[in-house]
Amino acid sequence: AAVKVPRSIDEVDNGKVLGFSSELSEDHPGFQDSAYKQRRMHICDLARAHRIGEPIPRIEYTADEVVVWGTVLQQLRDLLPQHACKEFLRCWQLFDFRADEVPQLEDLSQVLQAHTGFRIRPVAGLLHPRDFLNGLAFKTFHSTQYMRHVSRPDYTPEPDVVHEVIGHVPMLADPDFANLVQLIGIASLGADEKQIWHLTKLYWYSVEFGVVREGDDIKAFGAGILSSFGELRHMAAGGARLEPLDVFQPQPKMSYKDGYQQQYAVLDSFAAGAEQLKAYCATLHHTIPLDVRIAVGLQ
Ligand code: H2B
Ligand code: FE
Repeated sequence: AAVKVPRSIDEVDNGKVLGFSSELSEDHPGFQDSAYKQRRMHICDLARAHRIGEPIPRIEYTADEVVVWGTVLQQLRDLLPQHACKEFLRCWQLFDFRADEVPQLEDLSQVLQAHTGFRIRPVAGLLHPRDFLNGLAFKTFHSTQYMRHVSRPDYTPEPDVVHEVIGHVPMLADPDFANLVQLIGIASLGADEKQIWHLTKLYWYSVEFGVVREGDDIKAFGAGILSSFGELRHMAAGGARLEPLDVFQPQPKMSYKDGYQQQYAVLDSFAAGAEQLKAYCATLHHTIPLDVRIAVGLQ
């Protein structure tokens, strides 16, 4: 069957959520906590009901949830100045995060729109890869809004609001990075299953676990590194192999659960990464309809 190419963000479905969302698996830290599951269900229902153009509902986070956020924020504050890339540190200042208040997606979305045109759309959990990637083409970042479980502030098996807000949001305020991310999204429009899988891995090895050269140093820009105390220390200690990112090559298998990453992809700059992605887009044989090309600003 022909792949449907969305013509605007309204045609990207935010409802196909994989795993977790309602039923947590046995090894999830919140598996035995029925109050936690109910809380998540409530926040997930809000995400499902959200419509493009409406403000994102504000969540009144509980005292436990605020403690989790504050704990992670305090821990990371000690490591980020030394190990995050300069773009992250510059954009971080736009947000003024406080340990006693979980940021609201609506406020973050406003800041992003002013700086790069990216917007946030709430989603109930791990979104289907095609829809997630298609959203990026329309400068839309699908973000979860629920909090990881209070028993494990340092760990989440899935995206949660801490990961999105610390790992992804500041980077999306940088124009070169935002452009790179949008290009991954554009490559996904009309892509076949094999290409979607390739792009999922490219996303993983850049947006989630990418590092960038700054002189003789290696700094983190991947959200999976920036939002994890353990992963940041792992990177700083040289715990993973560094391989230059080559978007044309098959990428290694992704590992989600077995500890820290064994490999990070290295970029020389976000602009250089974007050039590679443009070249990759040009090799894709699917055709993106003219009105969609115009809508996403593709020449
Ligand atoms: N969904 C959500 N909510 N957040 C993500 O970071 C995410 C996703 N990443 N769906 C996607 C899949 C990624 O793993 C690739 C593009 O499939
Ligand atoms: Fe992520």
